[in-house]
Amino acid sequence: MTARRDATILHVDLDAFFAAVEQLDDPSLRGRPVIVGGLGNRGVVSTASYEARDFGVRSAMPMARARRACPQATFLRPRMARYVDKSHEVMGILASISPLVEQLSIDEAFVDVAGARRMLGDPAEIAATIRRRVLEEAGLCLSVGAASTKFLAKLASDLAKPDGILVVEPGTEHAVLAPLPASRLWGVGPATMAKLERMGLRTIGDVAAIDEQVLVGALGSGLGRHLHALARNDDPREVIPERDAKSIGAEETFAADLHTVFECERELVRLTDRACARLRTSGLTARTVNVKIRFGDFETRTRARTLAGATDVSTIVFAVARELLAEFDVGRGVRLLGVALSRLDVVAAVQATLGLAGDAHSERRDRTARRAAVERAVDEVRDRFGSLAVRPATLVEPNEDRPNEDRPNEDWPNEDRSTAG
Ligand code: TTP
Ligand code: MG
Repeated sequence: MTARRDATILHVDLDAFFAAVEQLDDPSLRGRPVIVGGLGNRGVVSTASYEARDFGVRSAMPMARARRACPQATFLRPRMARYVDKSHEVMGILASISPLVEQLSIDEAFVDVAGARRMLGDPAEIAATIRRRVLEEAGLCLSVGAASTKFLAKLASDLAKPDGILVVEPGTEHAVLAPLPASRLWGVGPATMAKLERMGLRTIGDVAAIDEQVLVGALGSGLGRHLHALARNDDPREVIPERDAKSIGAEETFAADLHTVFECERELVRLTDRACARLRTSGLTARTVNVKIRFGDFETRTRARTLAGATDVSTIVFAVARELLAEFDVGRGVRLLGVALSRLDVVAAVQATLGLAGDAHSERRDRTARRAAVERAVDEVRDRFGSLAVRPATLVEPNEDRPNEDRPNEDWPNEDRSTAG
């Protein structure tokens, strides 16, 4: 069923991350409710310490409601630069445990420890080592899930929270999964959950036990097969560190499906910006732009186009991504969008920086180089203040470096770099 038997995929997630950093830096806040987020009238909670969660305060809750629920808390604005520093510190510790670390967000990562066992012990021992070292060296608590698949490892770290370890031993996967509500399956939102309930399917065990064809009949082949596989812990995704990636990208699953071109393009700007920022941080350029779309019924399609020359400029990538998006009927409802950059090249990155790339007209090249310089400056600010701080106000439409080659339906370059969970 699954590629590996042992619980050698670890999912590591810091506990109440922003609030924990605030408690670390100000000992008078330890053991007390701390709420971090936007403090204005329309602010929302980024996160709350577990002491504040006892009062029902949660991420994404309006701050006004959090103030009513827990008036005695200390309310703080996020200090992104500090959190980014602490995140790097923790990721550095993980990298010293195993070379196979795939960071998912500012405070979570997958770590493949299959190769570290000889040196460091079984997955439970390695998980304990990670927790001890992160506490001693970075002063932060985290939870670890260990399992044979990414899906189950992530679920396990959630079940272990806060300040815990859950190792799903080989052979016990089904016993752990079966009693959990089907809504824990990645891809099940309220609408799908309602459909499952109408079929009498409440738990993951129910979904695993039903005939796949029945699920496909009710939910469509994409979603039906996907959920049936996950419910049986069939998730072949491997842990892929960024440096080995054949592509760099960003994708997002939306809480509610998008239906208009305008909404999709707005998200596409953000995703393009994120993907290009990663590209530039890695010192790379790309030649191929890939757009991935997953519709409400879970059908997933991709389109790719290759540029005349390599680039790391968001505006150029966005122009192409937008044309690729236009080839889809977004009116069907869009569950997920992704932008990925492939055909990566280090040498081209150096040439682009020096203004040597391609044989483009020199004035045009200057404009491109200037824009690249601006975007690099934005990256620096983003590094210091975190990704929430800088958003491009607009992305001007470029009229250079048009694509010269159409490569429809190329495989998505790196299926593994997906939003798990
Ligand atoms: P999470 O890992 O989801 O939450 P957490 O670390 O605060 O708490 P725990 O993992 O113990 O449940 O997110 C990591 C950080 O990302 C979080 O500290 C603040 C930020 N964040 C937001 O800014 N807005 C959000 O809606 C969420 C969920 C997180
Ligand atoms: Mg966390």
